Amino acid sequence: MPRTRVELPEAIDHLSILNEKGELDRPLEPAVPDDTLLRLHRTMLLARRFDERLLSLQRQGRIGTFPPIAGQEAAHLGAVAILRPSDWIVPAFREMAADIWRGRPLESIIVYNNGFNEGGRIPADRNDLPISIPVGSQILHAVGIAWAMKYRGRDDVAMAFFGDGATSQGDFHEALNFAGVFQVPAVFVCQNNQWAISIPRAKQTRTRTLAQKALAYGIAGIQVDGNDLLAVYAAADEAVQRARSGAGATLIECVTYRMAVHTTADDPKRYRTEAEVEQWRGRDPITRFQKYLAAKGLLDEQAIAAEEEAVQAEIQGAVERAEEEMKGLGDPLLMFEHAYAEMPAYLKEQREEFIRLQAEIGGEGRNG
Ligand SMILES: Cc1ncc(C[n+]2csc(CCOP(=O)(O)OP(=O)(O)O)c2C)c(N)n1
Ligand SMILES: [Mg+2]
Repeated sequence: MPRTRVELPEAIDHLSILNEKGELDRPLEPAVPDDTLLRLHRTMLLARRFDERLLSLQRQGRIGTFPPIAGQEAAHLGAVAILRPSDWIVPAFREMAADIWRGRPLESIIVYNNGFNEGGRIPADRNDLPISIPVGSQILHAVGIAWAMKYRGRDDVAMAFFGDGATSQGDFHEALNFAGVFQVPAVFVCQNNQWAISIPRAKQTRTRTLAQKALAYGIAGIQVDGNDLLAVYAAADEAVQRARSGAGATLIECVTYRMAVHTTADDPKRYRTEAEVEQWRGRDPITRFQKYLAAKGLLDEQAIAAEEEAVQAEIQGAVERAEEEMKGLGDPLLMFEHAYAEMPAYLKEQREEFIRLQAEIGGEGRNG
């Protein structure tokens, strides 16, 4: 009865195809049609500029709190780009470029971030779940969907997104364990952006990678440079093929960085240095992808300038449409409804006070 070594499949790959200088590892380059490459570029640029505009709208009091995505465009867009419309995406709250790719109109994002349910409504023919604010809870939903796909004999997959912080939630572990045991067609995309509000990645887990958590659940795991769209795309392609073919789930850790605030209610200067942010600025996913497209002869400075102009026009149109739409939306009195079958006295009182206030300000402040 000696003590022997149990051999485990311990290795975790790290995948990088296009580095921060724009240099390409040609044998690893995924075959992506030129028009798809240009659409990916357009979506990243649109998402980046829209993110900036949303921040400015928030600072002007024209939308509520929102979580910027700057720096993480490739980490989620690269993964979602491999999906078919019939596949499911199950987002957290920092996947705006993926939402746009799947067809979400920009104005709905503005309407949502003003607190109107109408902005969160997903058309019945789109297999996308709404944004999930309770950290990690959506990973279980994705596993449930993936299990349903398998049960029904379909070859659609469910792709869940979450952050590094979510890997400390029980939901993450339950989800991965279920996925391993039942071999469901799920792809777990962790956007490891180094921070969970003010908690750094080093305090989230003692392990060297997040990807290796997959090994404990008997599923595949890979770590990729999350600012390299090609690496994310290639890893997602592999994972989706694995899921569709019945070979089970994959955890993809996309190593990236949250360049901006956690949400507009946060001040990162209180917990991280400017030098750290500066270091990541040089690894921007968009500029390196532009270098790649330029080297392929698909994009030059003039074309980039034209794209910049086109996305700004698209954003401006969306802001105008959203602000017009919101004039006709939302009776604020609805916030008092639907929490209780019978409204408690204190809520009735607040409702009355609100009505009095509304009368005083003559309807001003609505939607503002
Ligand atoms: C269950 C739960 N606990 C706490 C919060 C508050 N909260 C919102 S985001 C966040 C950090 C999430 O970090 P991470 O998973 O790394 O995602 P990121 O914000 O970096 O995209 C926390 C603690 C929450 N929304 N849900
Ligand atoms: Mg995080």
